[in-house]
This record gives sequence, C-alpha cells and structure tokens, in this order.
Amino acid sequence: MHEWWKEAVVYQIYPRSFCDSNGDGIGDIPGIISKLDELQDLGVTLLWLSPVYPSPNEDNGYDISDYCGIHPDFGTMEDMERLIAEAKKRDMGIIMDLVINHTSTAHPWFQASRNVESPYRNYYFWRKGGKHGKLPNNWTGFFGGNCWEYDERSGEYYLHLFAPHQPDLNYYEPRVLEEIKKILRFWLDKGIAGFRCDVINILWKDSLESSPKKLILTGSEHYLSLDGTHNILRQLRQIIDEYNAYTVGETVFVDTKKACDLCAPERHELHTVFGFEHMECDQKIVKWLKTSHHWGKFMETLAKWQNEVPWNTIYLENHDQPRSIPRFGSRRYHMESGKLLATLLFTLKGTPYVYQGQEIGMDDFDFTSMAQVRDVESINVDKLLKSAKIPSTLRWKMIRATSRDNARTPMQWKNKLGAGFTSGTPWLGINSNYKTINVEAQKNDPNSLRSWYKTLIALRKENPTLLWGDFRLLEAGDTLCAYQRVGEDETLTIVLNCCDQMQQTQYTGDVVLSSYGSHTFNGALLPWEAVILRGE
Ligand code: TEU
Ligand code: CA
Repeated sequence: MHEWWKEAVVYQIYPRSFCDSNGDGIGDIPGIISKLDELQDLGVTLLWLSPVYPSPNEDNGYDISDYCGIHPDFGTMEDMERLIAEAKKRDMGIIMDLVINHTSTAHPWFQASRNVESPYRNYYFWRKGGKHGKLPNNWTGFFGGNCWEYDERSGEYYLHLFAPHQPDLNYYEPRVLEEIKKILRFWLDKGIAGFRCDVINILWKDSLESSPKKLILTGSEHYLSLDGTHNILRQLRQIIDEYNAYTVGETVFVDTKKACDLCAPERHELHTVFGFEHMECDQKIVKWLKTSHHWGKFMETLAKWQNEVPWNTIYLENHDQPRSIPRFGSRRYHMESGKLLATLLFTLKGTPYVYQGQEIGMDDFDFTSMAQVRDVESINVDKLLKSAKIPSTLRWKMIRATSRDNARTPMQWKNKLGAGFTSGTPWLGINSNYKTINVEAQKNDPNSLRSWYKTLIALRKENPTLLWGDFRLLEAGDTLCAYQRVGEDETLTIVLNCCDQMQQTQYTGDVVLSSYGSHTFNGALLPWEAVILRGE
C-alpha cells in the first residue's frame, strides 16, 4: 500500500537548538516558523518536533509536566497553532513527541500521587523498601544506576527507568491510558500529522520482581516489548486511524522480529519503528564503550532490516546520537563522506529522517571539559565512572565520543556571532566551526552538502523505484558497499566507496547521479564517492 507517510521525508527539529527568535539563547516556535521556507526549500515534508511541552527540563523536555501545553521558553499555544497552520500552507505536517512511559515529577499527577490516599497514587509505581535501605528490586536504569527514588512524604520509593525526575507511569491503572487517549485527541484535533512515541515498547511492566540477570539493564526482561504494551498500542492506533495520522515508535532493544511485531501492518500497532541495531554496530556492550566503525557490519545490519521489516525508518542521526560524519564517514573527506551518507539515507527503502544540521554536515561538539556539557545522561555517566575511580582523561574520552550533546549544539545558520541561532548567549555552546559550516554558505552553492540533500530528496520524490523498489544487497565490504533497488521497469544500482582512497570496481551502468557530479562512470570511484546507476 502506498500510504502517505511512506512518501514523506522527515526532518527532526530539536527546538531548543534550532532557532531563537527573542535572544534568550533558547530556540523557540517563532524561530521554527521563521525557518519554514528554508525547510520547504530543502524539500522535507514532515517535521518532528522534540518535546515543546511545559517541563522542568531535567532531560530537555522528555520530562513533561503538562501534555497539553507549551513551555513558555518555546512560546505559546497560539504560536504552536500558527506553526501547524504555516507548515500546512507549505504542504508540511508536524509530528509531536509523545513521551508516555514517564512524566516529570513536577506533573500534577505525580505531585498528587505522593499522597498515599490520593486517587492518583496508582498512576505510578510506589513500593516499600526493605531493611537497611534495601531497594524494592535490583533493576538498573537507562541512564545508569538503580531506578528507585525515595520520597520522604509518602515513605516509599517510586520507579524511574530514566532520570529520578522521570517517574514511570503505571498502566495497570486503567485511568492512565484514558488520560493518554485524551492527549492524543487534543493534539490530533489541532491538526498534527502524528506522533514520535518515546521508548514506546517499555510501557508495560509484567512484574517488579528482581532479576537474576546481573548484566546491563537488569530487569529489562520485565518490560521490553511485552503483550501488555502491544495491547496498549492497538488501543492507541484506533484513535490514530480516525485521523489518518502516522506513528513512529522509538523502540529500544528490538531485533527485526520484535520490530515486526510492533509495526507489521496487520497488527495495527505502530506504523514504523526506530531500530537501534545499526547504531549499535560501533559499540561494545553499552553505548559509552565505542569501538571502531566497520562498514561491512553496518551495511549488513541495514540490509537485514531492509529485508526483514515491511517498512523501515532510515536514520543516521538524532538528538541522542553523536553526529554521523565523524562516526561513519571521514573528517578528512568531510563533505564527500557527508554526501555518501546522504546517498545511503535516501536510496534505502523506507521513510528517511534528517536530523537538524545533518544536511550541512554539522560536527560533534568542540567542548574541552565536562563543565560545558548539559546532557543529564552524560553527567550521570560521568559521576558513575568517577565513583568507579575511572581517571578523568579516560572519562572525558568516553563522554566526548558518546555524549548526546554532540548533536544538540545550536543550529549553524550563518557566519556571524551566535551563528544566526541567537543574538544572546546560547544555552549550549556553539561549535566554533560555524564560520565555515553554516546554512548560508551552502544554500546557493550547487556543490554543497545541503544542495546534495536537496537533489536526492527531489529525486526520491519523483522516482518510483527509489520509493517502492525492492532492496537487494550486492556487497557489504568495509570499504565498498553496493545494493540495488529493483522497480517495475528499472533497476538502480547504488555503489558507495566507503574509504579515503580511490577504488576500481566492477560496477557499470548509466550515471543517474554521482556525488562528485561526474556524468560518466567506468567503475572507478573517488574517495567517498557515491553513485546511483541505472541498469545492472
Ligand atoms: O531515548 C531513549 C533511549 O533509550 C536512548 O536513546 C537514551 O537516550 C539513551 O541514549 C540510553 O542510553 C528517549 C529520548 O530520545 C531521549 O532523549 C530521552 O532522554 C529518553 O527517551 C527518556 O525520555
Ligand atoms: Ca528564545
């Protein structure tokens, strides 16, 4: 089926870091509106906004205190309505971040639930501890450490799989899901196109028993992709379908089988999921232990998802991951490898996601110490490593390579103080390379990375083979990858030279596009060159 969201090109906005309209150093909704023309020019059709709701910002908005409001830092509900309308005028839809595994501790439900007698008590998981400060169970959380916090007022602990300020909602209490359904309708009635559903496959906890498994994420067998979650998703999907809206679930620790259980069309749960497997190819056990990146393994993983999941999301970056060029490409061939990564993004089968700044090749942060880092996860991990007596130079090396702040530095619009992001002091340091890497410098340059994104987006929109053609892997090597998209009356062959050297290959065909702009092809590829060929 050719549903509308399969043809979409999604652009993720991290609002705090996108565009600041009033000089307070924080990106905002009027700032986003002021950039809609630029986004339309790029060709993207759906905008996913990371959370813009009221929040104490312990985890930059992923700790929500009011699901039906707008954080004053970002503007007003009128601004939000204007954004939806202005986007619509430009044929763009908006998807909101739906964070319903947990709320903020500042949410009125949680505040009420601290009272043992309150009808809201059961909205969260409250448990007594044992003697001598023994916690209710031995689970460990996503940001490291245990996941119970003691509340003086009620004399019990509450469960939080993320930061202590993010208490998990208890879906055993049926009223919780009823509240969530109302929230869905509230936003869908405002005309949004769908939701990106935060850590959506961990909603249901089957028990709070301790786990014999002592490794990473102890206890996770009690909440990863369980039947209770599938059941909740089917209920939410009914509302989504009433509005012909779209959902993409952020699903942690899923293999292709589990992914299919969450997004196969006949199951009526999510439309698509974000898998993590390709993003975990360069890590050992946990994300803070990086190993080198190998294209062979990376491409094979992508190919596995291409072959086994009915419709994929294609992404190489988001607000939780370091930037893609230094990670999968080459600093030496910055622009060239950026173009190759873009080619991969738009020629695989699925709905592509571009994260803000990716289209101009934004780099990881250039901070020099922990003092500049704001990410709650990095700060936590640094503390944990410190208590394990890991020396500060090694700690910094790990944080630097993995911190989520790498992707959260402000958007680089112009070569001027504040990078065109803000006229004030930015909430997070701007990368000093804004002078050369910025939208203005690339916008009118036909050879820029941004122009290459534009070219590929335009090609994908008009080419049925790139949209619907079957995927067939030809080669997954550490320096050379090739695959085909097989359409009804044409076959496209995509060849990627994933290294700093030139390479002679056996591939032939007419050039549809080359990232070096060449029109002929004799099998030889320049460093990080990507070509799309017609014919086999
Ligand atoms: O992320 C969930 C998640 O599992 C990871 O990507 C997480 O951020 C971390 O890297 C685990 O090691 C989502 C959001 O994308 C993230 O920004 C939030 O912090 C998190 O949920 C909690 O809401
Ligand atoms: Ca602002």
